[in-house]
Parts: sequence; C-alpha cells; structure tokens
Amino acid sequence: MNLVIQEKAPASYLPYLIFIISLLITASIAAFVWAENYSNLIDIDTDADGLTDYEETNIYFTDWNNPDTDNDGYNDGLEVKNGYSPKQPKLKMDKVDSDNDGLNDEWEIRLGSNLTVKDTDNDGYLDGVEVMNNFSPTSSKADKIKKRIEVSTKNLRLSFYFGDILLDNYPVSTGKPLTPTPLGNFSIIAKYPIKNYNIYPNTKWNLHFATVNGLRYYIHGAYWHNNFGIATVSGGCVNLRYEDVENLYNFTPIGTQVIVQ
Ligand SMILES: [Ca+2]
Ligand SMILES: [Ca+2]
Ligand SMILES: [Ca+2]
Ligand SMILES: [Ca+2]
Repeated sequence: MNLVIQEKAPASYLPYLIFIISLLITASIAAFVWAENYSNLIDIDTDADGLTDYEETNIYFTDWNNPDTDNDGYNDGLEVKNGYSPKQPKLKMDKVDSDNDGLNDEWEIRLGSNLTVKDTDNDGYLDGVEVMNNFSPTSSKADKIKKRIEVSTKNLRLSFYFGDILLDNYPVSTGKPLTPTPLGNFSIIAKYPIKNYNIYPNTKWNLHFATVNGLRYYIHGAYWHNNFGIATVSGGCVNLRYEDVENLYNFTPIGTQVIVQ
C-alpha cells in the first residue's frame, strides 16, 4: 500500500503532507486539552464556599478567594442558597441593590442583568426603570414584556412573573372559607400606597385586582397577623408580609394580569 501511495503522490510533496497532517493532529489534541482544562476551571471553587469561581466573578461579584465575602459568619454559598446577600451582612438579596439602579440583586440575577452595572443593555435606561415599566434590562429592544401575578389559594403562595421568568414567590394568606378570595382571571385596576380597612388603619401597598358583587378585593400587606403561607385568615383579600409587598407593589403596573386559582 505504501508503495502505491508513494507512486501517486509526488515525492517532493510528501514531507509537506506529513507535516501538515501532524500539525492538524497536534492542534486537535491541544484544543481538546484546553477545553478540558477550561471546563474544569469553570467548575473550580477555590475558597470552597459552594459558589464556583466563575459564579463569584461573573454573577454574584463576591470574592472567589474568601468564603465569607461580607464577613458575617456565613459562607457565600449558604447565603445565596437561603436568599441572603453574600455582599451585605444580614440583608436578604432582594433588599440589596448593589449598583443602585432601582433593581434588587436577586431580581438582577434572575433576569440575567448585571448587579454591578446600572444600565446593563446600555440603552440609556436604568435596569430598575426598565423592569418597572415592563422593558427588558438586557435587551435594547422596545418590545414590552408582560408581568403576571399568580395566586394559589391552595398552596398559599403568590408568584410574580416577568414574561416567562419567575421573579419572586411569596407566602400569602387568602380568604377564610366563609369569605373566600374570588377565583379567576383578573387585572390590576388601581394602586393605593395606604388604605384603611375597618379595624386595620394605614395598611400599606394595596393592589385592587377584582370587584365582585360590589366588594373590592386587594393584594396588600398585613401587619396584624403572621399566617402567611400557613392559614387563610382574610375577608377575601390576598395578604402579604410587609417585607415582601413593597417590591411587588412598586413593580406591578395597573393592567397587570392576576390569576387566582
Ligand atoms: Ca467560591
Ligand atoms: Ca457572608
Ligand atoms: Ca444592574
Ligand atoms: Ca437599560
């Protein structure tokens, strides 16, 4: 066989051919080894805090060489897992706005925007202003993105969506069996920062979502009980913890769809 090949290929080209083939083989091996090492690098967790170096550098902006970036006694990975900021002691991630652009760190991470850059898509509008007004913080396209609130009266949870992305999920308390929360497809009719409900004055962050048989139903904060996610205690409204309801209120425009199941 060798003889046949030698006869077909002129002798003067043969060394070049062999050289090029061996070069190609070397290059493929090098590329393979590099890819292996690179993928290993992405998985490396130098300080063993549960977040990879890649995540620390590119997503959470924590110190990849210090397991407790904010020095509060809890590892970065543990804090992230439990919804706490690894950058600010004792604060939940949705209460920290690292770049002061109006969008909290938790929502930045869920939306894929940068929590250290005020205007991720560089279109002249702050990330928080865009999300508040239903625009994408990561794309300069002018298309609006629909938000949606879903309430489960069975699981006592409220889910808040930005398009297909789940922004947040909160425990709620809905109507008691004799005064149930109306089920169905509604939308936000009006917003009131403060309202007086009979014996509960100065109630904060009220989203009017339905009027049934002359009765108005709201999603609002409740300071007089702590049954969120545990029991139905309301006269039909959807009660949220004060610490949760402010973000929801601020980022829910009139007209937002509300589905109660
Ligand atoms: Ca780490
Ligand atoms: Ca910490
Ligand atoms: Ca940002
Ligand atoms: Ca922007």
